[in-house]
Amino acid sequence: MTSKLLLRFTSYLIAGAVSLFNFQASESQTLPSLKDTFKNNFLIGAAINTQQFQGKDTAANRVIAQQFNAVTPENIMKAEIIHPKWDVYQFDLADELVAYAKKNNLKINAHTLIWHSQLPAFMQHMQDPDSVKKYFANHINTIASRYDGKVYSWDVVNEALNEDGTLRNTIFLQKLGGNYIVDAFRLAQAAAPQTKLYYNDYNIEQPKKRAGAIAIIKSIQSAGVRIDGVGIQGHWRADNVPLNDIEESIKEFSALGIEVMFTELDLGVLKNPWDNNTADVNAKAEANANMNPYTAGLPDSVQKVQSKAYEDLFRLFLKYDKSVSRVTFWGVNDGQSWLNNWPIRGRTNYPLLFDRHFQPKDSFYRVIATKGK
Ligand code: 9MR
Repeated sequence: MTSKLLLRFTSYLIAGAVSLFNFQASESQTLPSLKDTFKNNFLIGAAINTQQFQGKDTAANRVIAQQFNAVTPENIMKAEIIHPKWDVYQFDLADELVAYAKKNNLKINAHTLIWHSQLPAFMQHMQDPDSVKKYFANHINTIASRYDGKVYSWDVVNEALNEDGTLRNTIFLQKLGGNYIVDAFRLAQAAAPQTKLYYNDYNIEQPKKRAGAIAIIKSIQSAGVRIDGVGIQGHWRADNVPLNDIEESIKEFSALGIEVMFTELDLGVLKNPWDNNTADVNAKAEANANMNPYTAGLPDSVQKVQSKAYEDLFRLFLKYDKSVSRVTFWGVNDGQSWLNNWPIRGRTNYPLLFDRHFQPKDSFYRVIATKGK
């Protein structure tokens, strides 16, 4: 090849690369954003992980800045991480989260003060009720006061209910008695007067569990203690979203004079082991392959089911946008979702609006389009 030809070939390559870059840049500029699309309706959030708020996941960071105006820390404000020993608190990560949110104009929903899961080892088997009481008060006072004015809201109590609407038998119920939820809100109200206070749980759109949540909210209100909202988590299956129960719940919860939020939304597309109950051990191998059928990609037919489910949900959220104040997805993209590892480890699930390469899925466009209809 002569040097002239080589030069021409090289400039060809450079021009190609530049136009590819421009194409990608203009594509991302024209991509609509969830936060702007719904700015007059509700906040749009995502659960984020440490890599993300440390700015180390550049693709995710671009999507977060472009699409969301609220974040929830997926794990780092849970008790076992932020309060690992009786008198040891680790605030570094939460402080980094606060700085990241400030820089990117994101409201933080802090998650979570009182939860039976992911408790620090030192208190999991605490026998003495007085010690549990002290732990409980110290934990809420210390953390809620430190972040008052820095986070927008707290999930004060998380997942305190059984499916039948009775109180879950946690260490808090056992050692502190049934009034512990009211006490948690009372302590949080004193420690964090500028922070909104929420009760958060899954399946509380279901009638029995919903009745339990309503009883909790009323008991807080009738004690004269502040509760600002309720979070319906929203871990549903794409082919089985309980729209009627969700609509009823929005009506009943908002009638209590509090905000309603969808706080951990994802619509998984994989079956769960309990869907096909079989006691036949020989069915196991086959069942395992059946349980993870989309490793090579999501078939169009399944994508369509999910797009429709997301569209129906957002239409409902818009219908009640006076009552619904935030919709948060539990993760930024499909690859980072907890549903790839639960209830079976190592599966390939597709529950969110962005795919593994951070590209918007059909579900994303269908959600955006609900505003036009
Ligand atoms: O997504 C979280 C996952 O990374 C953790 O391993 C798990 C531990 O319990 O918690 C997940 O988040 C949960 C949230 O804190 C509360 N509601 C259910 C969420 C999914 O399990």
